[in-house]
Amino acid sequence: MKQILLLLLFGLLIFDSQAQVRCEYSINSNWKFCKGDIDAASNDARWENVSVPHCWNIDDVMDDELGYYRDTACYKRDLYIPGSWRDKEVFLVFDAIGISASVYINGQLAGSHTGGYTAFNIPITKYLNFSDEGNSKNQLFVKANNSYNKDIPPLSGDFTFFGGIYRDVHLVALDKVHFRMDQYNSQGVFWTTPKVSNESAELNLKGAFSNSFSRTKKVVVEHVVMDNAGKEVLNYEKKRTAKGGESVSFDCKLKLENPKLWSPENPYLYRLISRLKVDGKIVDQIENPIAFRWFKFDAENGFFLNGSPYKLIGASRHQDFATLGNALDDAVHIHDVELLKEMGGNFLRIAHYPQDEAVLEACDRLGVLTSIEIPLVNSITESEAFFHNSEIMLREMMAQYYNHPSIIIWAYMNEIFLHTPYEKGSDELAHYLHSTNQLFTRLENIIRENDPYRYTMMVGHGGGQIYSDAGLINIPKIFGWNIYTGWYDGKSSNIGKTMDKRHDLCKGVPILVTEYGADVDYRIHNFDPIRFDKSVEYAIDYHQEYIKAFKERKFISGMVVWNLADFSSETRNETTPHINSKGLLTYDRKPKDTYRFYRANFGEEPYLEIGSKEWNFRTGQQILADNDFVEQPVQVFSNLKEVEFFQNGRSLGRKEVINGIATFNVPFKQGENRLLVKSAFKGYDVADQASIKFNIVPKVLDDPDLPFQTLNISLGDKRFYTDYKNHENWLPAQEYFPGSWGYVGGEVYKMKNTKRQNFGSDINIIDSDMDAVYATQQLGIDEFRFDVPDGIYALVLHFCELSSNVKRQNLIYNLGSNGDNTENNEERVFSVTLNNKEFISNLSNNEELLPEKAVSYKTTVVVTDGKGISVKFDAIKGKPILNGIQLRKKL
Ligand code: GCB
Ligand code: CA
Repeated sequence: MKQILLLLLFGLLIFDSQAQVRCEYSINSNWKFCKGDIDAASNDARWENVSVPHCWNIDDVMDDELGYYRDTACYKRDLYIPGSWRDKEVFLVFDAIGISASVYINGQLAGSHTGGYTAFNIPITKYLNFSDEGNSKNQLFVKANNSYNKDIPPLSGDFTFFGGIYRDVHLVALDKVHFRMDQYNSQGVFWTTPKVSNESAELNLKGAFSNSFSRTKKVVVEHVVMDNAGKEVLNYEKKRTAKGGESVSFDCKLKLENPKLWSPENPYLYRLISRLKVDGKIVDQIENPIAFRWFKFDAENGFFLNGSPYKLIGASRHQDFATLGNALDDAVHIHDVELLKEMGGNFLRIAHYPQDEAVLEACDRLGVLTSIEIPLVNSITESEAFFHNSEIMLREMMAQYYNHPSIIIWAYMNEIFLHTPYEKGSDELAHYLHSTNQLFTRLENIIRENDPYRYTMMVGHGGGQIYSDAGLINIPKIFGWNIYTGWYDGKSSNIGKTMDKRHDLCKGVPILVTEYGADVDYRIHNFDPIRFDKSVEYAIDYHQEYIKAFKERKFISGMVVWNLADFSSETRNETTPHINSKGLLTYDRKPKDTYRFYRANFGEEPYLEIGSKEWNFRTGQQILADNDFVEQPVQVFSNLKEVEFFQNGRSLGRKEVINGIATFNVPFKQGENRLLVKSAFKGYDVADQASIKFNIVPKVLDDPDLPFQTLNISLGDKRFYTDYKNHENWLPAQEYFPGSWGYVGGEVYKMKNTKRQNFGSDINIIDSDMDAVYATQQLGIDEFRFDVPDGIYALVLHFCELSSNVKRQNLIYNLGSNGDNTENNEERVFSVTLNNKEFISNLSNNEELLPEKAVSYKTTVVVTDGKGISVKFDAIKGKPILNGIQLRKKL
């Protein structure tokens, strides 16, 4: 009994000494929003009710018009301030606003901020009204602006510069003695662990507090470190005197014996509670995580964690999500880290800018090592204002994220020479290179001064020579390389050679692969994949090559996939316009096979999954007219030794899983195919299943055993395309042969001004989201035939004039293309006949066939006398075209 009482008492004491001290809460509700630069008082009817996180570019980045709103918009809200706060220091904390903001209280400018990815606070006490009874109403008005500014990074990038108050806003009321709030919105306490081993850990704490009374105050600074069970393991107390209006700094060195180490496998966190006491009363308190770990990068031997070699594997992440822009709730951020962890990732590159603190909290807690960077992307401006803003962003990032143990790398540059604004060999270029060197030396020094215990990193691209010429490679402690061998150029099987070259170039500087990836449009399949086809299959081959080369090379400390999830890049086109589709997950975080591949190779939990199982309705053509099946490969992803595959209850045999994959050739039957894969782990079954409806296209269209139903064909294409919205499969085109279907004459359309693209055009097709179908085309086609039996059919022809002189912005990532689409828009006129009858006359790219627009014609065809369907194209000017064709039996 006595023990229980003691325990209770002890519990109460602990509870009490850890109690809430600060008054802090979010003010995310009840905002009003209006686009434009308007007055707070204006009664503009356009003020709409919103809550934050809020993003104003959700729709306009996805539409067919180039560009999105990059200008000013306003937010306002009432603040109800209690009278008791008269004696407090009140702050507004904005976790981020894209891209710059001014904050007004009751009509007075209270503060402003530049930069879209870090937090800032604004002391507002002196602008507030207080009443003696109850709350007083105050007006908060925020002007935000996300327009281009040559002095604010990022200047450009393969991502969307969303506008809005897109992270939380907080109201904070502090005692007049509080941890410093005016150091780049840091917490006012910073910890470092200069030396950690299994036996002991040095822990240094420093920081500062402010006394905003006018009188001198005696203040006790106290730190308590607790283990994860809440047991105190270290404490420290010191008396300090602070004059009125003064800020006083403090630091101390502590030592912990037998620390429990933090690692991705065992992310053990300690808790640091820092307090200020005046007259025995706690007046301020903040909490921080602490972890003990040590790490090292070595140019020859890679990365080491807590003394052992450790291969970093993971992904980069952007902060946006389908239909939300960048206005995400914490839970969505956290779920991303969980998804990374689940696939076996132990590393997250937070790119290309600092992200929500929830991301870092999740990484600390789940055990994911991270690098974090400021958005110096593609190019710089040679101005002191640009340098200054870069420096402030760096200082803010470090101040705000300093106490997250998951961070091991501060980074500050990505591919800065992607867009050198001057000619090769020019004096201007030499000056520019020198300026970048100066800027980065300045930033590097700031990091080393403020945090000597973490690594610093810059990230280069291409062959890398220019980074070496500019003297950048020896500035940071490690160098990251974005490598796209087998994507933007070359063959993936040469990735090992590329890695060796970067290693040679960096002579003694440790390296990691900070980016690699291939676009995947999960709607596209190609069983004979080639570079840039965007197929699921190509990407799997690509990633396999990279992982193989990585495993063979000790000096590559880590591999970071670009990207964890698809993300918004407004200027991109191709099959997923406005989206960069290199994600392992879709924009709404559904797994692609590439994610499954990583999970199979690195995931810890027993794992087995049927690849592309979301492709649950498929089509394929018979090889032989009497086959009752169509064989297609199915990849099974697993980290188990071997798997057995069943189709409709029949075993197709067992296979060994090699590098996470076992491939089965499945003879798909007409109709439902129930797939089951099975394996065993420690005596229990691990299984997955999928149900796939298969529609066999007869080789000969009047096959009585397999009556013709429907065909959707993408001309100029070798890929399978699935339209999930309309529940339709599109097949690659084939040349006509008697009894069957196909095109007669013409050639596959190829873009003229590129070395890169193999699949039609890279334009954004207007008025359709079947860009893959419309962007490919048979040019100079004479005829399309279907040897179908007599009956009534629905026929649809799809056209898109791909040759366009509509001027487009030079696409940043359209490497290998000269960007301006100079294909001249020659006049094209042709007529289409249907079974020798007039169908579409004089179809002209000056009339209906407007460049870049999807145009289709649907009609009914009556087939008699065994004549089948013949669609003929007669050239009048230029060459006839056809992009897609669909036929469906009606009767
Ligand atoms: C890069 C960039 C990244 C792009 C990526 C791509 O090298 O660093 O921002 O999104 O390539 O997909 O092209
Ligand atoms: Ca096509």
